[in-house]
Amino acid sequence: MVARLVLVLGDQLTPSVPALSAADKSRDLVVMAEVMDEASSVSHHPKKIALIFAAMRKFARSLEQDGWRVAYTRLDDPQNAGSIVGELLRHAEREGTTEVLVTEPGEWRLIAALQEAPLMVEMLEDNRFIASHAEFERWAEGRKALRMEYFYREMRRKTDLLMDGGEPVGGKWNFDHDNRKPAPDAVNHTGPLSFESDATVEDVLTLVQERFADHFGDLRPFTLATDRAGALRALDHFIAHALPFFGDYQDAMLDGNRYLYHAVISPYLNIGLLGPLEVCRAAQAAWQDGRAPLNAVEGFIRQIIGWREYVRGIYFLKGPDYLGGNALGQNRALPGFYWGAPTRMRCVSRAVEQTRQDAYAHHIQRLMVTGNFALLAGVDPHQVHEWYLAVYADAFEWVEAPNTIGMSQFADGGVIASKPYVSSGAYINRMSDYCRKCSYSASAKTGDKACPFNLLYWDFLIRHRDRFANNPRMAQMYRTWDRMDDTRRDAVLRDAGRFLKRLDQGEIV
Ligand code: FAD
Ligand code: DLZ
Ligand code: SF4
Repeated sequence: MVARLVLVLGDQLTPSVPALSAADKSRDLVVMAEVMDEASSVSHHPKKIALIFAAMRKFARSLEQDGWRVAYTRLDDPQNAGSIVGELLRHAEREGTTEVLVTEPGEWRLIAALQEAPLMVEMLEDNRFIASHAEFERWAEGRKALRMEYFYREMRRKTDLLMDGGEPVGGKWNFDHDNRKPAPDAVNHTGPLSFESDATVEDVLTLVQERFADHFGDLRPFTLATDRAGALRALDHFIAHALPFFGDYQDAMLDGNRYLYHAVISPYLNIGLLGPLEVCRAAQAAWQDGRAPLNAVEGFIRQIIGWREYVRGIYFLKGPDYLGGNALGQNRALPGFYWGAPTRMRCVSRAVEQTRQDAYAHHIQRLMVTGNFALLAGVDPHQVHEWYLAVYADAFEWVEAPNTIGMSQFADGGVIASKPYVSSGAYINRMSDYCRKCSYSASAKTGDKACPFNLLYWDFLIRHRDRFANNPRMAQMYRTWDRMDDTRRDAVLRDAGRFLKRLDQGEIV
């Protein structure tokens, strides 16, 4: 019987992925390829490319050891066709076959490319998630609002995580009331586990350094895990040392501590080295054994079986047009400081610097610092989306786009968020210690020292008053504005306008 090709992409590094499960080890050929089209579809962070290539090489080797025939193409192979479809066509000709088994990619661009390829592609739904497409569609059908909280409860029931019969343990679905404390004075956790590089990683680092030196981001030091054993150790380390405090300080930010009690496991989850259920079960076991409190464990599990599954559901439910959403008609160019140009805003410069170094920033930095600024300043959401897709090691479109276009930029018109995630400097000041080191003042509302978030917050609300004035969750903000005296209101809008003009002129702001 003629062989089929079995495509395994760089974020499908799970032995039980559907294309492999459906294949026949004795005749089929696994195709894996490092290709320029993927590595430069946006200018991915060098650390992200290195993580994916190193993990792909190790995964390919483990498949071979397991008896698979694997055709692995390195980026610098002279035969490299440069794209996933090109590689499939090349191997199809060699093997004399046109049949290809594929696990559905997490990006519409690649799904379309495979569907349009002159090959017989059988695309199987990715089963490494808790909710299937059909389940999410059923949940969404007929609902006026697709709120994560209700979907999350379904996932709790389905997985039986933190359940006591049909009821949530502790009598509540959500313990956020106990969470979200401001930044602590000291953090007794040293951050994620670091991994020494081996020969495979070093080879990849040399290649990435040569080929992607012009991409934003530091390649070294490279300390990520690149195989399942390492990812499992990283998970254990988080559960033992950080999970107990995860809930308390989930929203806090510290100038001198970039990870606080976050897990830093999203790259491993998203490329398939860890599975969502095993991660949640490990957290649940920590609670059952008294190693972590319920507020922390529930908060953590909610991020994974709630938010992660929900944003994936939205991505596939809404289709490729979701990517072009710009409900607020924002069109400013993404400022140069997102790519490392200087800025006087301490919170932004720290978030971007950390992103450059680590290809990581935690959720509140993404949402309430870089995302918040872009939204307030009226930046084109598509440019914001491409930035997030490029700079984070965990960024794959199915998870990045709903978070950016929907949750962070409100460009989907409110599918994900019931109101825009905007805040003035007061929020950042309360949740972090950035403002103490900033050349702006979080308490100054107008004038040269005024925190730009303070100015732009009002400017944003007034610019979009027609849309948001009737939103009950925003009424209080508009009442506060209406109570301000005219002189103050004029000064705020004037100073915001000046700030935006200086931003557009490329001045250091
Ligand atoms: P923790 O805070 O420790 O949370 C644990 C896990 O929960 C994460 O590893 C992740 O798998 C999951 N999780 C938490 N929040 C979310 C969320 N909102 N959506 C999906 N999963 C979540 N996450 C990505 O995995 N890839 C992205 O490309 C991505 N882009 C984002 C863009 C923006 C604008 C925003 C606001 C958020 C984005 N997120 C993204 C969500 C979140 O910021 C990251 O999942 C998280 O910071 C990863 O770090 P961690 O592992 O330390 O997470
Ligand atoms: C992100 C990425 C990069 C940088 N490089 C590759 C690659 O060379 N080969 C590959 O198979 N996959 C890569 N990926 C991951 C894909 O872009 C990813 O599978 C799609 O975006 C769908 O999520
Ligand atoms: Fe950021 Fe404003 Fe605080 Fe400066 S004062 S760190 S710009 S919130």
